[in-house]
Amino acid sequence: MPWPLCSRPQLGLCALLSLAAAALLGHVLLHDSAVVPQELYSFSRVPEEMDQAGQQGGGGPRPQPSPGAAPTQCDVPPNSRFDCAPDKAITQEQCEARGCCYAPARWTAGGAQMGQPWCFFPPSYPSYKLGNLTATDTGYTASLTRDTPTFFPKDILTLRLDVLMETESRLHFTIKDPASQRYEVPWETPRMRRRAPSSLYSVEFAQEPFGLVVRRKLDGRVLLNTTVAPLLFADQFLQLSTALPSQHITGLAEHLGPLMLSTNWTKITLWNRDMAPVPDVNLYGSHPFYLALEDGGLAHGVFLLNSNAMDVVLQPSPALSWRSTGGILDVYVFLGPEPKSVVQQYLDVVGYPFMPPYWGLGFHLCRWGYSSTAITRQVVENMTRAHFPLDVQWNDLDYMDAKRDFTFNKDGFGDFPAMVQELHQSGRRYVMIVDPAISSAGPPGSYRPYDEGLRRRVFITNETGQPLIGKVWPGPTAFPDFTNPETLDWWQDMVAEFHAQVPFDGMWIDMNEPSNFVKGSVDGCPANDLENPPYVPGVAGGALRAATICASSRQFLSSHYNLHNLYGLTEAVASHRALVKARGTRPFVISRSTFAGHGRYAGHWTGDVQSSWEQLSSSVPEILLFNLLGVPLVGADVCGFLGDTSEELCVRWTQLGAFYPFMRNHNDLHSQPQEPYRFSEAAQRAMRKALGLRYALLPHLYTLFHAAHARGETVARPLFLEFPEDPRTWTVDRQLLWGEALLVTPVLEAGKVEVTGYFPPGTWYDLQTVAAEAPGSVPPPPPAPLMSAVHSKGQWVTLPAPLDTINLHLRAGHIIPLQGPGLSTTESRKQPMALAVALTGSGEARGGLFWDDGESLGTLERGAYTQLGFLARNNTIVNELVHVTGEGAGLQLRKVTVLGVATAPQQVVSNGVSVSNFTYSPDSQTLAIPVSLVLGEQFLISWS
Ligand code: MIG
Repeated sequence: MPWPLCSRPQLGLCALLSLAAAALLGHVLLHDSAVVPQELYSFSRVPEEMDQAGQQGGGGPRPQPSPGAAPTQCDVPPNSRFDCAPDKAITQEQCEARGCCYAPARWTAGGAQMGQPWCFFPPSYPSYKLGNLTATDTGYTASLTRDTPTFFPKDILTLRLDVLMETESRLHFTIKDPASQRYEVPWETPRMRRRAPSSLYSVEFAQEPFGLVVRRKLDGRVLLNTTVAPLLFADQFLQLSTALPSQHITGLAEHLGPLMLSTNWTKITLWNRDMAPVPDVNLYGSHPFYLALEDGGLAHGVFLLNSNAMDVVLQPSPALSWRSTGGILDVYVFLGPEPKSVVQQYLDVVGYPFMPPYWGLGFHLCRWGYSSTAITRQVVENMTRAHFPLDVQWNDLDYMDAKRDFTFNKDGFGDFPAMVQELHQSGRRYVMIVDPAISSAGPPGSYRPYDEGLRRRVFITNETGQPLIGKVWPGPTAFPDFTNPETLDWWQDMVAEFHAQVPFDGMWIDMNEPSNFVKGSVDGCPANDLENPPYVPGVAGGALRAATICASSRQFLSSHYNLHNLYGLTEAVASHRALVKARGTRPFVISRSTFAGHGRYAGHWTGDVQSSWEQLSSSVPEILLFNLLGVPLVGADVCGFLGDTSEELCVRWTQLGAFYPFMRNHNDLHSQPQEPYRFSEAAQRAMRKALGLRYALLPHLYTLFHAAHARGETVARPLFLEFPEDPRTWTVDRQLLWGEALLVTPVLEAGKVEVTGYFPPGTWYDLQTVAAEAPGSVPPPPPAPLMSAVHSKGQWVTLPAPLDTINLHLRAGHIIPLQGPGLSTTESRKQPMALAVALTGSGEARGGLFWDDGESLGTLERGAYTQLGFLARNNTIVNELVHVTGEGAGLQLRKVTVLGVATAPQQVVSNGVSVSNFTYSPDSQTLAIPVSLVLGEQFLISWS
């Protein structure tokens, strides 16, 4: 790479970055320090039977054709062929000149062309040879050498392999150039002192051609086998292929489509791009991580820590190929063995999610086109009048002066600061949009962010060393380089100065792919290898510069070519840090562009979705996917962004949105208004009910976020994470769980008043009525009959779902806290609590609550929180005081609803005092107990 920063002589720069961004970009990894000096790994060649592409497994060097001669071993089954012409379409002659096999695909009976490559590698295609394999304190090291160059320019003929056995469940290996420092994702990598012995996996090596095999010890299953295709490692083309042990693959965001990827020749392109979501294109974010579900319900995961433009190809054998345009091969394998552990192990590497402020979980309202403070105030007023909760009011570009960051226009927004203060006085918060691009148009002295930015040299530069100028909303703009520590400080200053005028509470960072209205720059891009690499992944627009800045532009750490996919993440890091400084409380950042590890700093919304039923349903897998990737604070624009919504769509979207971890109704400039109060009384009632459910469940949602933050769990989760041994759950992506216990079954189609959902084995209690009757509920809940519980053997169940209903079920064995809703979390947090207790057949259930002041930094570290457990068995319910301090100590408990009480109790006792006014319904087997207790003081409730 032309600008390999962070090379040895420049280590100081890297050190500087890690200092400036201390604990922001840095990742400290924990690992087992207890080491058993036991040889658990075998050196061996890959046995023949594992060799899926039909190579002769063992054996020493064998004759290899020199490129130019047509190979002889071309009898490879179509589904096992690996593309020898990924870069362009070539003729038979050109293919054979590469030393590859040529076989045009046949057409199927249906007239479709099969997806296999026409030009493919023969098993004998020259690859690397493993040498000098040496055991080290942390694993193994070896050299990889190739005699014959490939068809890509600048092959690196000698490589170094490092295999690190990092933990019992994590294997890490890198392949890089020992002779020169190539670009690497600027993260602190774990410093391993000793090899961690593993009972979960073993590693084997194939010598020639080189391959690495990871085997699960438990069942001997091969999880990774890179012998299936040659390793390619040229300056701008790196390819690593592996056989997959299963067809059930998820991950590899960001893309639109089902949760489980098809292995039928699917190509996923990772190159962050401003693009209204459609299937089969690169979208706003890049997460080169997949999770594979294996027969029997075990799982493993693989993460390629590489930020270059790449394609990931899935083929039916099944196999997967990573094709990156730069950097190094830096691969983590997570052994699970359960899918939940895979997610946790991935998050051990990329970071656990940040703890959002409590208000961030409330309802957010936005649109492009609230053109003044008067209009914005009116919207808030209308929400209050119509009794809709609203925690956070937002503004889009409208507030800005000439669409420039850190300004506000004095016409419509002259009293902007006063508006934000009023919101605060009413217990609400305020968030506005901030775009990364900085207007460069005005004369010096006219716009401080640009003047200061120039002076402090914070902008990405072009080949002449001048700031690269593109075009975004304000017109000509420069792009801050958030890999430069100086930029972090400048951004912090700009944020702080603006915050001193307008006391906003969070930042909405848009356009940070980064998006550019001209290709590359106003002057185009130079002609060089970075702009026109020998392999261009399947990017929309056909060139790296499409809708963004020139790949060869220069950033502090390296070229934009290397850093592009990190732009949104680095801006999120900068904004997170700036908010901590400016506000001194928990930051709230929602970003459009993301990269692996994003959830540690910010949340995400899914961009410019259409107001359509298709996009309503595809939001479910997207939300689930981002939760698996450690970005739990995620949601799609409720009611849809582009185009006009309809009343029915908006009602259904509000119901589903009530179960997005991040819930915001947002609308395009040109669309019909879609605030909740715009619709008929019936529609409003339905929306109010959905919002009421969300607010009642916020203590539970917050508790789930704490588990995500503290332990790397997911908030919204796919059914397979809880029921991996039930393969019927694997493809379910039209329902979602909150945590382990709450199953949400939304209506995702027009004109439906029924919905069919999958219910894993067990009892699932209808929770709508229980939640709607949480104490202090505003407005009073409509009387709704309790539906009977679903007793499932693991089956699809059709449920009534009239327009005012989203089906919500609580899994037997779980207890969740509820709180009387309010019109904001400021209000709801003062309401008394209730418990919903869902008993198993044997009468047991458990649950918990995490609570703190909802916005201070470091409450965990300081111990300023309350954590409680709840336990039901033998007709009694008790709480467990794990930690009781701060606001949680005084929480009132007013009601306990026990589901699944088979026989009518004669007597109910709360802390020794008889409760006379309990009610019992034999039909629904529900026992409702009014109590007057303090959650944070020991209690015991029993019935007999
Ligand atoms: O080019 O700020 O995805 O939410 O309303 C469009 C205007 C720019 C795109 C965002 C959208 C936002 C819009 N922005």
